[in-house]
Amino acid sequence: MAAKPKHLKLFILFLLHVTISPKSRFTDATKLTWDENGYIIYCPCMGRFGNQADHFLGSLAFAKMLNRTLAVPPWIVYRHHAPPYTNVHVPYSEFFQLEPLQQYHRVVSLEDFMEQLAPTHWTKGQRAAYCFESAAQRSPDKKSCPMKDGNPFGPFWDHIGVDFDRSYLFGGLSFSSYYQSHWMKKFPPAEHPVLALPGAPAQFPVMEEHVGLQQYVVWSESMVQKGQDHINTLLTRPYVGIHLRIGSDWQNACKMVESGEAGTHFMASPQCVGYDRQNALPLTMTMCLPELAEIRRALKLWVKKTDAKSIYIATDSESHISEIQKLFKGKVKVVSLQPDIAQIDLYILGQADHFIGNCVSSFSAFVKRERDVHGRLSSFFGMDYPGKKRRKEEL
Ligand SMILES: Nc1nc2c(ncn2[C@@H]2O[C@H](COP(=O)(O)OP(=O)(O)OP(=O)(O)O)[C@@H](O)[C@H]2O)c(=O)[nH]1
Ligand SMILES: *[C@@H]1O[C@H](CO)[C@@H](O)[C@H](O)[C@H]1NC(C)=O
Repeated sequence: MAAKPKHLKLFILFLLHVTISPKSRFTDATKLTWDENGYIIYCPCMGRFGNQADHFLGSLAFAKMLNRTLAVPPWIVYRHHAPPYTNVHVPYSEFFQLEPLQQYHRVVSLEDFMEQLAPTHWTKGQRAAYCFESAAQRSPDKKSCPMKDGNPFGPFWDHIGVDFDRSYLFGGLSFSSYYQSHWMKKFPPAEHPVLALPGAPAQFPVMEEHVGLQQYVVWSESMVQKGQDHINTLLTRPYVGIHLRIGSDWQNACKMVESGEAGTHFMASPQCVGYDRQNALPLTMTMCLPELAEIRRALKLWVKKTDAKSIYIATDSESHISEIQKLFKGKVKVVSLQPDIAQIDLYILGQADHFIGNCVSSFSAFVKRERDVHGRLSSFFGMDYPGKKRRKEEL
């Protein structure tokens, strides 16, 4: 058996390899092969988690449309109020599993792409940036993509370890499926193997046709464990989860609803008023910024309807926990964790027996999409039956 020692040697090398390098659990480093149909890489440079998640779904669809592998970027978390006081880049797989995404389309983590593929296939000196002509207008020579200008752009590409050597500009295109053949013709993978973009090739909010891609965004085992631990120790089912988006930045944003500047389609609002502008339901101030009276009203309704034994409050600022406790006179347990990691709130809200969200918030939208995938009911402040006219108007 001459082959045996060789196998043994390979096995030992493999063991060394898995113990030394902190690789993703799903892609064995040695197995990553270059995709001749090319790659898409982008910076999730707009907004915080909810915005980045909306953009992620659209980017996934765009990569599939061009039949390029998507290099899944880390999430950018802004920690400016607490250590380390800078942006933190959290690998996708820390919150979610990479594997389920493969059921929809080919993906690789951006970290693995840089570590294993870039050194031989996307080498220093040949890294091109791709951007809209309009974006290049901001650069001094008006011909370069401003890939690393400002925050979070610079820190992101520095974190990944990328400098750009030249730029390709485009115009008269969008990321929608209408332009598929335009993209293919303009940037064939043989000449343009890696499309590196300053932002997500997607719209905000997520397009209606991409909402269902949420099914491929599956929590990581460690997130499930942490989230489930909290649910088991703090809450009694059935429980109602609510998202209070009421902080000062939000109060400012909602002024645009009050003044009428915003219209019915404002940030994530298509999720509850409907995507079709012509037939969209009105967007009210109560939906954007529910007052305590509305929070009380909606909670009373849904706690009664679901016979809830506890309430979970996720909030960007105040929790109103004592007011809510008083409302139920101690008969319902009221919990607000205010976790350091916002995704813990998202997980717990996703698992609730009923969820009351904020229609305008993309943070709420993440929860709503996930619940829809699993057939769990959701409502919004100011709208108990999403997508439907008020009861009164129906009569
Ligand atoms: N832990 C926690 N954080 C929250 C909550 N609501 C908002 N945040 C924080 O505020 C951020 C809001 O930004 P997004 O996630 O993009 O969602 P959005 O509500 O559409 O807000 P904007 O992007 O500011 O328009 C979140 O990513 C969280 O970091 C909450 O209930 N719990
Ligand atoms: C898409 O890309 C994959 C991987 O490179 C390839 O095997 C497949 O044939 C491509 N499909 C089309 C329709 O070009």
